[in-house]
Amino acid sequence: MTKYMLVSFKTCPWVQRSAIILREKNTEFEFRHIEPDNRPDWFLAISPHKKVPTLTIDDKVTLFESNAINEYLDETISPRLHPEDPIQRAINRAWTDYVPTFASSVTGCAYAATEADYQKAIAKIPEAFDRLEKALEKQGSGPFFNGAKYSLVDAAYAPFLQRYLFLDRIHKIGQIEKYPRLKAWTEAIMNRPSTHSFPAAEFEEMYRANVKRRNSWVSQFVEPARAAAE
Ligand SMILES: N[C@@H](CCC(=O)N[C@@H](CS)C(=O)NCC(=O)O)C(=O)O
Repeated sequence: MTKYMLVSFKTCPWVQRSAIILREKNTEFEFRHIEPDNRPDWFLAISPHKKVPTLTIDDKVTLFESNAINEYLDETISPRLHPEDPIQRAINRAWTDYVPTFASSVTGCAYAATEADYQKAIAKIPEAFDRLEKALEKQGSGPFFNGAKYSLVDAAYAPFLQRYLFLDRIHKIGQIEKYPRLKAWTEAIMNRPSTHSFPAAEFEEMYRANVKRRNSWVSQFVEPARAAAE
């Protein structure tokens, strides 16, 4: 049996994207969490950009970059998540290529230092949401990006749609309601067990603690964790 080790920072969305694919394929893997501020030498030796995720296969070879990892997993472990049709596959890859732009539009507000910067970041969300809404209209009837069948595109967007919801609960953004297909897609993805590397409430708390620590403008709206308040 092939041995997989996925190296991670607990709240990294790019890691989450690869962990989702391993779970979708019912593949056992060692999930090794390291600290961003204390990356061990063994990790620096296997990660060319010093970033997570990395995926080590049979203690021999290490892959990096979540998209490359996911494409590899899809080529080597069934069930195939990419569509059979080459045109659909190209469309899926094109939308996966849009993830970094989408991600920075959606989570940019978490990093804004001032209210003005926060408002500027929020103003970028409708363009990203509108593009996805139109893509979903073209792709079919849901619940997933390609319709009934879950795909790599679903896994690629899941961590960022989830973070939008987290941010919306920290300080109301109120955008997703305007995009019915995107909203329904987000709900389907959140209900999919593979999305979650940790129990949902625990993970949200970890994310909120990160936002609080970041001391950005929105940090002031993160209420203390219930356990700490009691
Ligand atoms: N394009 C990369 C992005 C990975 C990435 O940015 N990971 C972050 C953690 S969420 C990281 O390792 N940052 C550390 C650094 O930039 O030094 C991928 O898709 O794998």
